[in-house]
Amino acid sequence: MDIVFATNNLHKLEEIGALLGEKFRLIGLKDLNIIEEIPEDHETLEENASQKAWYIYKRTGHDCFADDTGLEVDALKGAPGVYSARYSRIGHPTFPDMEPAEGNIKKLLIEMEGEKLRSARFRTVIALVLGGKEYQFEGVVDGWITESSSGAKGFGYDPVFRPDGYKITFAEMDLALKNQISHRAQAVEQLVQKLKGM
Ligand code: ITT
Repeated sequence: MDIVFATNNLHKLEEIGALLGEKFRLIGLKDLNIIEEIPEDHETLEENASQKAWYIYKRTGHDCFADDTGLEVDALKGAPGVYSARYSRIGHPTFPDMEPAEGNIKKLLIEMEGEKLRSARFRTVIALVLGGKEYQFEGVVDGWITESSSGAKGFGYDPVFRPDGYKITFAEMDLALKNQISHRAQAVEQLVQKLKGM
């Protein structure tokens, strides 16, 4: 079965490609010659995931899904949350010369300086548009914001997120291990069940 993944993020494409297995052929936006940024301008992960999936469905007519993910930090009252991608670009301090992920991590570590309560979670919402109907799936992984970056694998906030039950960050894990436990893997498992049932 062919399914389109409405994302501009190649790391997500790799993670979900590894999770879906051989029954599904994952089609990326590049394969469809879609190069523009997909709009995501709402205030919840649910609305953004939905907006991205419908945008590509209407643009291409293909069944498709989208993933919106946020890092929710308790000491920051749930921030950066839905604003995770552009965290270092809102308010102060900002780091215009850095790669977005590097700037985001730097800002997070500054905001968390001296903070003892470092609990956080990654939350992924996947919106699937199938035959003109929408379905949503959620995955959550609880963890801890480390005091400094470690690891070079993964992407985004992975170097500063240590999932509960592990002594290493997501960025120190092989993709196979991250994919056993991650927020995204949990949401994808439900997506696969839905697609298999069709
Ligand atoms: P698309 O919207 O095109 O899918 P994006 O990178 O904009 O790609 P999100 O809005 O969902 O995706 O990402 C929110 C932020 O969270 C962004 O900075 C990501 O790098 C980060 N992020 C998402 N999933 C992550 C993961 O599994 N590990 C670490 N950081 C992640």
